[in-house]
Amino acid sequence: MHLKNIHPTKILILFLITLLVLTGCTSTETSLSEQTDQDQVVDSLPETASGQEASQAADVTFTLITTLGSSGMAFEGVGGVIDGVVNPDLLVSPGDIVELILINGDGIEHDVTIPDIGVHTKHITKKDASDQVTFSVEADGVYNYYCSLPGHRQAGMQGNLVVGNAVVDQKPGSAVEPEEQAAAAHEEGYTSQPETSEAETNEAAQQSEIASVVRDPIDLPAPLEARGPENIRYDIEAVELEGQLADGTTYTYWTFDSKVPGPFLRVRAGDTVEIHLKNREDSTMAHSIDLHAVTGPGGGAAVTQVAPGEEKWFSFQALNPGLYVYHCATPMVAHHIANGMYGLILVEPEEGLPEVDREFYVMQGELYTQEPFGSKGQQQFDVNKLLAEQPEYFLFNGAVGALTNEYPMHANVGETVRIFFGVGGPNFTSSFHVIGEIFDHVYDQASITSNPLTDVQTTLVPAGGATVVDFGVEVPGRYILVDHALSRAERGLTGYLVVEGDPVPEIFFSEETPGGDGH
Ligand SMILES: [Cu+2]
Repeated sequence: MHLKNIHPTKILILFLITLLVLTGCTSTETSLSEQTDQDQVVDSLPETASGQEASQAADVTFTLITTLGSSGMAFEGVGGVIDGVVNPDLLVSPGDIVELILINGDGIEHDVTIPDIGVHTKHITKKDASDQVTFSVEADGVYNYYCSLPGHRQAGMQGNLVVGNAVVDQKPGSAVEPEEQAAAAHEEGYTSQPETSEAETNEAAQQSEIASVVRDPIDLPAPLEARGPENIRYDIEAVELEGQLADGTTYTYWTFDSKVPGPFLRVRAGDTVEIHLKNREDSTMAHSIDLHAVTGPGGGAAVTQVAPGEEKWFSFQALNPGLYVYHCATPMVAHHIANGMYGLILVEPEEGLPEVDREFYVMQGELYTQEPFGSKGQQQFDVNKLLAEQPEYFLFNGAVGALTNEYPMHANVGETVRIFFGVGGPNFTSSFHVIGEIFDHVYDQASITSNPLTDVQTTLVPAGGATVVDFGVEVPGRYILVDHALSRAERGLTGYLVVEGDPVPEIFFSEETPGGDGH
């Protein structure tokens, strides 16, 4: 700092601010004169109290408002020296009666907790709702405050309460080691849901039909007619719902339009596409949409962070033909994707794609649950496994058995088949393969303006990427869709393409009856 350029009164102000900080008097409602009698007040009040009476006697009041932006979630200071500061350090003196007010600024459920000193507000769920706690701390130290809702701390909602002369040696945003952060998240949120015994769950499952979130792979629009550019509007709803993950196993999915993957969007290069994202009233989280087909901020996510019960929209011109992934991009993004918030948008070139007899829509994703693969009952999300990239489930179209029991794909001998295949992820690249078939054409990385590769056995599809494969089915039988990292087939990742017709012995002949799933 070049002090010689600063006017003397500024130096005086700086000195006073420094003095305020050193004495821990950083509140919005505290003056130096109030500080002088704080010691008498402290002893006469319980160490932790809450409510109105205590607030009248507070030495220091901090107000934090919750915020949500494209870069994450945060607490923002309101008033005083913390005004406008993101995740501000809250500086107090030992023994100060501290009043902490939390205001909900984004309509998403939050709280603030300082577990080291047993301080927590209620969960506040509605926009403009607030809660407050009053407490005091005797010992110098740095105490982390954060939102205990799953994923919110990792999304950025944390800072420090600094008591006395303790030193914050890291920025609040990085004050916690990743393992510690994950462990804390595990303790604080994800295990807090009431444990349900297997017997109870089975009973409940029998009583009510559990919804299927599986998207039928034939649920996609037909190829577009030859036409010029148009304006297309899509209305999409973010829905959180309990769905069947496997036989006897359920999970609370987050979805676009109640299915995994979300709706298949089909437009033509040059179209102007209006995306309206509504977040259903009963959602617990904000949601958004980032379409990889969009040229613009965040692929749309920067302007579609939508609180429960609200709707936002934007429009974009589809400039580049291709098959693109879209997904929710609300922090923690990987959590929203894992829970089911992904889909595909096809931007057809002007001349369309070569005609085929059948088109299918398949997406791969992972799910991270506390209980191991195959456990029965309602499963809980596990943030530690997500951060460690150790999924319990690998899924086509959202559930175990989606494309084997629920919606196996069908074709007839002599037909041509196209699979629009994408990976929602969030983390794993797919070695996409159909056992017993060879892809005649692969639009590598879903580049449909490049000439396709021909005669491909297995094709790589990255997380957040897609491919288009075409092939003729010449021989009847059951063909199996897999990721050829085949351990994943043991965790749910298989699908059937059943081809019917008369045997074609000149292409395939055996005296055995086909059986088993092998190569
Ligand atoms: Cu979301």
